[in-house]
Amino acid sequence: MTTKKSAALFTKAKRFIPGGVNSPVRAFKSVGLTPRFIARAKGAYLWDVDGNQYIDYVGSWGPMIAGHTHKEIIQAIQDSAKTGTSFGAPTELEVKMAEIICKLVPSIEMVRMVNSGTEATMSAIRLARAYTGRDKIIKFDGCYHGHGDSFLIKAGSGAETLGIPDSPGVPKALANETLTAQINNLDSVRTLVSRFRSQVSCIIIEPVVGNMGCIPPQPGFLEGLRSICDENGIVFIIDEVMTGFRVALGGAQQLYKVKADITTLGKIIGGGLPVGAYGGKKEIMQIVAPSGPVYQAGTLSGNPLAMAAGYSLLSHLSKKKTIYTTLETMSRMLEDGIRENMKKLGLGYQLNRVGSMFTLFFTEYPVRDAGSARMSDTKKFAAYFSSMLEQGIYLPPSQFEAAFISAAHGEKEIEKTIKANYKALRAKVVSRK
Ligand code: HOZ
Repeated sequence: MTTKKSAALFTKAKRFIPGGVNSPVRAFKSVGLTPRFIARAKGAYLWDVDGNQYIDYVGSWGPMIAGHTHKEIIQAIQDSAKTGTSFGAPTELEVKMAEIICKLVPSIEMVRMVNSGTEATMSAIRLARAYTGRDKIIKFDGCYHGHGDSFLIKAGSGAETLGIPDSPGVPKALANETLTAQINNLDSVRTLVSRFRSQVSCIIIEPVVGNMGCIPPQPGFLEGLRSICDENGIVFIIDEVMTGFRVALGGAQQLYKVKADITTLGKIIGGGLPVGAYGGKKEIMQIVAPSGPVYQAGTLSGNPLAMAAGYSLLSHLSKKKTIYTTLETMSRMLEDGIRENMKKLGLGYQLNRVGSMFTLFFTEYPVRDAGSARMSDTKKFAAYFSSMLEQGIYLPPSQFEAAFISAAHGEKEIEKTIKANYKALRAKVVSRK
């Protein structure tokens, strides 16, 4: 596989862009390789600038649930572009978008569109702080909620990949307002809540962690958080930037039968265009400006192109509900194949999966929280990643990111991936105990 053009572009990119990329994990730093510069995509496939073809398991980190360059979505974007790309004024599409989100996620009674998941989570905690009159927030070790100052503490994802526990530049005073609990450990939350009684405004969580690799919630954990919030007047924020419309049409809240006070959304609701949203109980959302005093604004919020793409994708998902059973069938086939490979090779690595999100962790111990995820052998992961890439399988370039399957992945793609997985796992460096 030649990668000359990608390598040349990376060298040039590093002159003008910090680290040569616009988002750290893309740099392939933790896997010690040169990132592939992508030229185009279709369905389950990506092609790089050197003409190499890959089966894509990144899917733009989630939004490509229907596959790349989906006909209906592209048409919606093209039609919308002809009528104008930004007005800085309200449009009918924003109303339709808000309506469909409220319909599909019942805990959302009102919603505000923003431009990214980071904006959504930053706005959501400001709102929770204003609503409760309290300053502290509780997040979980390994959960990533975008790069807002309050969240860059034990933040998983890129920070974990690069081994940066907390980012410089976050004011100490603000960092002190962020308390960190352990995922799947209600006692760690109770301890913080009782210690900082009446100071905690919200608990924010990725209901299925995607940014530490895929870590599902243990039975009763999300329900337990809901009860702690109810008992202590704490706002429960469920960050569904990755899980929303992904693990079920109604997101993780539908799958685990739990309701948020505020939900944050991103990625998928833009159908591949930059977007985010936060929404929840009317009583809380009504204090957002201009109906209330909590300020938050944006010229490109509710951008017509992003609304057109997102509305088209959400309509497609709600019309074609079988998409989730197809995703489950394909994801299970992949899971079974990888487990079978590990059995044949006598390997006991951990495969975590929730619907079409999954991670193969290079550790023999169950991965239930950030601590156990960190037990993974990242060198083995890097060797595995490299072998898969060479065989045309494009996985997230980090042990601490979830992989995604799209509705465009069929038996042919899954079978090829299982074969490549066997070859990669059999390689000396990956299989060595
Ligand atoms: N860490 C981000 C997803 N969890 C990566 C985003 C990107 O590089 O595009």
